[in-house]
Amino acid sequence: LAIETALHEALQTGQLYLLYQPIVDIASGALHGVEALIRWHRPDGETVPPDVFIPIAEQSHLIIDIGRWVLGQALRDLALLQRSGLAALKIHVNMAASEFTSSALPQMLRTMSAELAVPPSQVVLELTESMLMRQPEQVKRVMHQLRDIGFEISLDDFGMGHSSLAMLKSLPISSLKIDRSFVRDLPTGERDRAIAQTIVGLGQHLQLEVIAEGIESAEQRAVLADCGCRFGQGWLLGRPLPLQGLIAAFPNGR
Ligand code: G
Ligand code: G
Ligand code: MN
Ligand code: NA
Repeated sequence: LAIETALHEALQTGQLYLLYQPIVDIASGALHGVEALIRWHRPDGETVPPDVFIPIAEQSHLIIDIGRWVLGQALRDLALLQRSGLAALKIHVNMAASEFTSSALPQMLRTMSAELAVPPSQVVLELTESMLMRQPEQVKRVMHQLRDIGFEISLDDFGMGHSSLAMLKSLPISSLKIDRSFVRDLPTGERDRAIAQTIVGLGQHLQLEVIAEGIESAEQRAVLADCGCRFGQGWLLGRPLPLQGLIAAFPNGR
């Protein structure tokens, strides 16, 4: 409970902030988008990682407030990026299950994007397969509403869940993120290469963008390029950066 109180205060007093990790075209290195990653820097100097505080927030209403703050900040930053020569950039935002089952989400996002004059098509909501399991009908309804407005949806950590293929069949998804566990053992992991290649093929056939996560070496990047994987993300291609650092690192998107 102590951490919950501290987290509530963190939200009120501006201890939370977003970093942006580049998502690039693997072949050319051009910036395609960014993934917003939340950070918590406590006044005592300690940083608390999101895999610690997001699950705690998810056990209370706090996740709704945090999620709304993340979306608002990400969309304000997208508006700023558009004025900094990065007009076509997509911004990916990680969603928690309880945010996504809220029937208020589509309308809230519609209002936010209209007020900030950012096109919904540049806002990509990341979900994991496990989030789709809990209330599948409700999640599906929310997804369709979001897609009807023009927001995009990306399946995060693809390959780690339970019924990936059934989901691809019926859900309005526009991209897949190859989980970094399949990237880690490249280039030597023959099975990993086969899996990466298969996901890329699936993406091509279903007209989904494919983004490989966790690219740390030039060799991994080369194998993924060989597999026809168009987009990538990882330490090699770019660390998570504050907004101004991102703008400085990619003047005009290169
Ligand atoms: O950035 P890092 O690798 O520490 O992220 C750890 C986990 O926290 C990842 O699973 C990531 O998806 C999640 N995460 C990062 N930022 C957010 C956010 O803004 N909202 C939610 N719900 N999860 C986030
Ligand atoms: O669960 P999700 O895919 O949203 O997690 C994203 C997290 O992955 C980011 O918070 C970031 O800290 C982490 N990450 C990004 N690139 C790399 C990488 O190249 N290697 C590793 N190990 N982690 C990464
Ligand atoms: Mn993610
Ligand atoms: Na992921």
